[in-house]
Formats: sequence, C-alpha cells, structure tokens
Amino acid sequence: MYSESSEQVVQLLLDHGYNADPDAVKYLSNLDNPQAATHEIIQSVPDDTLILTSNIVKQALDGIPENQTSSPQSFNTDPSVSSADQHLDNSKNLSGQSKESPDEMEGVNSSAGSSSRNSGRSLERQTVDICGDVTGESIGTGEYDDFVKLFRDRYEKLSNQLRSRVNHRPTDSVEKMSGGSDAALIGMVNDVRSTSNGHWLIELEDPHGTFPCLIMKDRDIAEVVDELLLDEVIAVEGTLSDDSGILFADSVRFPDIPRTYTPSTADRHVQAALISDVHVGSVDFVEDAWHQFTSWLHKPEAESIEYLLIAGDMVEGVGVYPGQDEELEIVDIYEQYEQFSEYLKEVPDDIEIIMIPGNHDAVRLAEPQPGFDQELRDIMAVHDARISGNPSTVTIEGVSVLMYHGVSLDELIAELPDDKATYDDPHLPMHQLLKKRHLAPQYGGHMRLAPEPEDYLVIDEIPDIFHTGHVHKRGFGKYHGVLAINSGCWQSQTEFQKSVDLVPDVAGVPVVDLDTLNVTVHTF
Ligand code: D5M
Ligand code: FE
Ligand code: ZN
Repeated sequence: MYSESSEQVVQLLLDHGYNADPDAVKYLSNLDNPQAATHEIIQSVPDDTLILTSNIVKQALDGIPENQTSSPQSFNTDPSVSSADQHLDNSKNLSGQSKESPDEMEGVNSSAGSSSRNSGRSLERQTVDICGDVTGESIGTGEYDDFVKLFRDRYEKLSNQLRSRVNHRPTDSVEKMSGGSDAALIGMVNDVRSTSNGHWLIELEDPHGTFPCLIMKDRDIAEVVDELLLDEVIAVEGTLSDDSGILFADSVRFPDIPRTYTPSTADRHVQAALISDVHVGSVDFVEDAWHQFTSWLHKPEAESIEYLLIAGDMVEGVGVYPGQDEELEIVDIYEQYEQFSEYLKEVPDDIEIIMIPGNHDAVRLAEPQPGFDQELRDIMAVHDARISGNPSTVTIEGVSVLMYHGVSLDELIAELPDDKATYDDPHLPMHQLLKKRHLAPQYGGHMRLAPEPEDYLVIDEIPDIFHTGHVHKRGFGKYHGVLAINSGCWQSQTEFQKSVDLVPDVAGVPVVDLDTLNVTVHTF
C-alpha cells in the first residue's frame, strides 16, 4: 500500500492533471519534503507532459536546489513504500507458471520519457466492432405477449443449436407416436421434481405443449439433474412408455460449445485489461489501488495493453439496497459518474475503453440493460470510451469478447452444487452459462428480464472470451476453448459482504494476451 506521503504526492499530481508512475511517486515521497518537491516538479516539467516518470522527476529535480529536496538514501530498497510492481511476483498465467519479475528501475528509465500519446500503442489497432447491444433497440412494453415472444425467441435460437444433433419431434406429435418407440424432444425445462421412488421427472415445454421425461435415479445421466435450471433449453432422447405418455431418458444434451471449438486470436501481440465493479462513490472504493493501476498503465511494461474492458458497476449507485446511504462517499449519482470520469482520465489516452453497465449503474435493472442515457454518456465522454449495453459482444483484434455484468451468477451459485458453481471459482458458473448458451437461463428469482421480442441473453455466437464481474471474486479458466474471466472488483469488503462472509478479490487485473489468450493477473 502507499504511505501517507505517497498519497499526498499522488493527490497533488492529480490535482494538477498529471499521472505519475509508481516509481516516480516512490521517489518523490521519499524526499525530505515531498510536497514542496512535487510542487517544484509541477512548475518545472514541460506543459505537454502527461505522465511523470521517475526519469522526468529526477531530471527536473537536478535543477532544483538540494536543500529543498534531498534525495533518499535507500531509493531502490526501501521496504516501507511498495508499488504495484512488488505484487507482480504473484502473477499467474493459465499454465500456472509465474510471470517473470517486471522491469527494474533501470528498465523503466529507458523509455520513461514517452507520454501516452507517443507510446507504441494503437498504430496497428483494428476497428472495434460491437454487436448484441440493446441500446436504442428496446421495444418491449412489459405486456404478457412480450414475454411469450421473448421465450419463443429463446426456444427458437437454442433449439436451432440442438437441432442438428437430435432427431426431435414437437411435443404434440411425440404423444401420437406408438408406445415403445425411440423419440427425442427439444424443450424448455418447465419443472424438475423427484418421484416417490427417487427418480426424476423433467417436464419439457415447446411451442406445441409440454411432455414429461423420466430420468431413472440409477442411470449415469441422473447426475445431470443437478445441473438443470428452470427455463433452460435442452434435448432429451429416449424411449416412449407403452402408452406414449412419458419419455424414459437415455441422454440429455445441452446446446453447449463444441469441444472442437478453436477460438480466434489476434495476429500481433496486443493485450486487453479486464476489470469490473469499480463502485466509485462507495466508501469502500479502493482509490489508492486505482491510482496505482492507472499509473502502471503508463509504464512501458503495460505498453501492449491497448484495450480496457469494464464489465459494469462503474459506480456504487444510489438506492440499490436498503441502508446503502450509510456506505456512500458520494451521495449524488451524477457526482458519482463525474468522479468516475475523473478516474477514467488517468487511463492513457491511447487505450481504448469499452464499458457496459451493471446492476449498480443508472440504467434499468432488467436485462438486457441499455447503455447509459445521453446525460450520463456526456459525463463519461472524457476518454472517448465506448459505451454499450449489458450484454454486448465486442470484437477487438479479431477476438470476440462477450461482456456481461453477471447478475445471474448469484442465481447459478445458489442453485447448482459446489463443484459446478461457487463464489470462490466464479469462472465455473460462467462455464455453465456457456454450456447452456444463455446468460440468465432461470427467470423469476433475482433475475429481472425485460421482455424484448428477441432474447439478447442467448449466446448465439460462440465468443472467444467471456467476461463478467458482479460477484466481486476473480477467476478464469477455459471451457471448450472459450476463456471465461471474472474480473474481481475495486471495492473492499462491504458490510453486507461481511454478513455473508464474502471476501472480495480487490484490485487484481486480469490481462489477456489477445494473440495467445494467456492470462496474467496484476494486483495493485
Ligand atoms: O454485488 C456484489 C456481490 O454481493 C454479488 O455476488 C451480489 C452480492 N450482494 C450484494 N448486495 C446484496 C444484497 N443486498 N443481497 C444479496 N446479494 C447481494 P453488487 O452488484 O456489487 O452489489
Ligand atoms: Fe458490483
Ligand atoms: Zn453487480
């Protein structure tokens, strides 16, 4: 963590519109009079300097009388002040190897004079493509008919995915087939209940009606029952009972991602940093860590990071849950976004930012959530960030990233057994969503769905990366080639989280190599 004097230095610099890298802050805060030295620096650096690197600081101080500053004795070794770098030893990548230590001071100095505008970023950048965004397209009125259309569209899209794998018939024609014949159905799970003998009765619904399927408790496929969620679309194959009134299941299939799926990758070395749940305006927002993160983004070692994706909960919001005002640092929602914009300004100009809202943001709660209204977009326009709805698929450098805030993850974690979904491994419920090819399969619990005529939450196209947040826990892992990442948060443990024993993963940033889909976590 930063010492008090480093905090003062960072604040002074920010007040004057400068970003500084952690080494420069460390250098300044170890001087005898950090504030005076910082003031001197601010006066003396050229106007077009955007980031104060330690090199610039040292050069500038060379021209300032010794007694005002006096260099620290133990600049490279002082353990009392740490920077983001020291945490990097904990970096992990997917293959479990630890990342090499980052640059030493000398290394940083070599290109320290470069401002973000002059960095190696963006020369080869491709255009960003966004699809599946409900913003400006919302036409649902909330009438019953809209829900019928929504679920029809879900069924259509997901049954299409299953159609080539099973020879299914509609429910009303299956009941007319002769007893004992083989049959297959594709339907939405309407009900799951156990029979008096401990078998499982699954009621499937399609546009023609409903049909019961029986999964025998002693069959291998019985374990699939644990994974079933209401309203998801599955295929069941089996044998009809003598009276054709029930289908004895032999197999259950999910829409799923084919095992052979090979994700697309970038054709050059370029990285994306994935974050979410910034919660600006909360007393628990970790401001120092944010400054360390954005300072690090200005360093040469972060030069390959050309994209910053933010998966919702930019601000803490107001009135999100009872008693929330006690935990608000900023009580006005517009001021929260203004402050968030100030923090966004710290991100190098040449990093492309793409963001979607979450359940704490000032947009409708029901999903799909449109991107922000014009007033909020204007507030957040500081960085030319692209703002899209929740969910959205963003293609960067040929790699498609499905961004979804992740409210349904709470539901999956509550419903599914621990080996399939826990808060500690938030990528596991994400794997389940990929398997079900739907971002919020179960309707009616925590999930609020807006009845649009089309279901934006179906995972129609297979993404290369699936990025969520919301649960404030970090985790990543591949599912059939798709990289699922939950990016943790920037809010230390809240009172509510204390009460439910949720220990958040704070200020760790998964960085993805878009050319290999390897992940490295940098903690600040
Ligand atoms: O959600 C952060 C995490 O904490 C997420 O897993 C939901 C959970 N959470 C937070 N507040 C509540 C309440 N009041 N009830 C149930 N679950 C909650 P976030 O979206 O950042 O609030
Ligand atoms: Fe959150
Ligand atoms: Zn959330």
